[in-house]
Amino acid sequence: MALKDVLKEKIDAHRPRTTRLAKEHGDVKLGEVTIAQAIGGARGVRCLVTDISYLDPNEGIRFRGMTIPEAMAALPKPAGKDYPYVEAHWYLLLTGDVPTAAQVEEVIAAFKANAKPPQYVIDVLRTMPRDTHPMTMFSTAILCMQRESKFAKFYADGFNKMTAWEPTLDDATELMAKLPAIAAYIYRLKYKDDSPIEPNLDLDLGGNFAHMMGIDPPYDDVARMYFILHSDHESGNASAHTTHLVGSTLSDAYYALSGGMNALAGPLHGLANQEVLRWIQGVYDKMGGKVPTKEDLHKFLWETLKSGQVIPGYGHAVLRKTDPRYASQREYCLKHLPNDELFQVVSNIYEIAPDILREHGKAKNPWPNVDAQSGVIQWYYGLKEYDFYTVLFGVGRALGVLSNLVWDRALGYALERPKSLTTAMLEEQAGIK
Ligand code: AMX
Repeated sequence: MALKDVLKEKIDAHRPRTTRLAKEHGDVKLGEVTIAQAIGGARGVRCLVTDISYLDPNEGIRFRGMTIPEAMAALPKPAGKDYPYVEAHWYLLLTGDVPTAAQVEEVIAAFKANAKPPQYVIDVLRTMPRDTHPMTMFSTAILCMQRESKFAKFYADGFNKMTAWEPTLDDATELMAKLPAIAAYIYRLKYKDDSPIEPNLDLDLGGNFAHMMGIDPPYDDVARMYFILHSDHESGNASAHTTHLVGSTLSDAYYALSGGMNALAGPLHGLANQEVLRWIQGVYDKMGGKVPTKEDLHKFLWETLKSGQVIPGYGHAVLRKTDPRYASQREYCLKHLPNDELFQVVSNIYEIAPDILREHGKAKNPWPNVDAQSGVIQWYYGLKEYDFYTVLFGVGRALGVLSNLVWDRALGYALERPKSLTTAMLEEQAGIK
């Protein structure tokens, strides 16, 4: 059965569950909201719904119920490769099913048919000043393709709530197909003197991305691993939530994803992976180029904290243990680059940072998140332009937020509109005279 038909069946089966919950059990309380939560970024407020992934504070992310190792083991892989097809993961996120080989082929074909970005995207990127941040270029490229939106045409031609997910799926597929080429072009434009590499459509998404970046295998497996690991982290993180919020106005996937990428570009979110490398380079500079010892790192970590900065790559809003996405990348490093100098530095930080953060006493989670490790692998394969790292995160994150957007439209999730209060109202509620 074709992906769209599988999805239709799943959506038809799911809709009555959502309708019943809202209509018959709408009064059931999911929790209370405190003043601390209203001021503190709605941390922990239970008011979003997604079935695509769930983040357990102690266990980490599950994609459609599967842990990272389970998903990596279950999803089909290209012949001779260690990591699954990104296309297979897309299928899993959308449908909840591990695809068969034929089902993966269907996604591969759909991505290939839509892989080439329109020439005007290349032209727009070329006219931007070369020192523009690659995330600005990435978000601009996505936004300027909005004229392609099938959903926007569908809305203009007469909106139908029951079928709105179909043009959303078309938009999501077309976007997902083009993002690797757009990202690779931004890289070649900015750092390789505008020397694009033509796609090789005999390759899968991960393989073709590595090829367009101009980096040899096993970087193709790194791309597959990286995109899958970064794909989804339930709904409340800033990039996922922004995409969902923008989409809730019935603006299309192009507007919504561009918004989500702008959220990802913040240093407390996706930009942290560039910050980790920048911070480590700062240690090297301070040491006059010498590899820092554990003692040097100890000193530098405390200096960072005492100057009021955060340790990039550590802490998390929900997680309360080492991020399994960190662990997964560490495992890759132990296999492929155990003696790499930068990996050793990052490992040394891992040995001392949690104790220092505990002693510092602020961060609720002293353990590393996904970003503490990801730059090391990119650096090792020659991708040293670390301000590009968030774009890689963005290609991966698009898998999750676009899958969510399809389901948002399928289940008719409403326009988001939480209520705000004034400070005086909070004071009154708190009994402050
Ligand atoms: N270093 C130093 N202080 C930290 C810290 C860290 N790594 N993580 C948290 N803290 C501090 C916070 O700044 C906050 O201080 P404040 O009370 O003075 O404002 C206090 O600890 C409590 O914060 P928290 O509840 O533990 O975290 P949070 O939910 O507010 O924020 C996060 C989560 C990730 C933004 C934060 O841990 C952080 O800034 N980490 C460093 C940046 C980073 O790695 N971001 C990437 C996150 C993953 C991703 O999205 N890519």
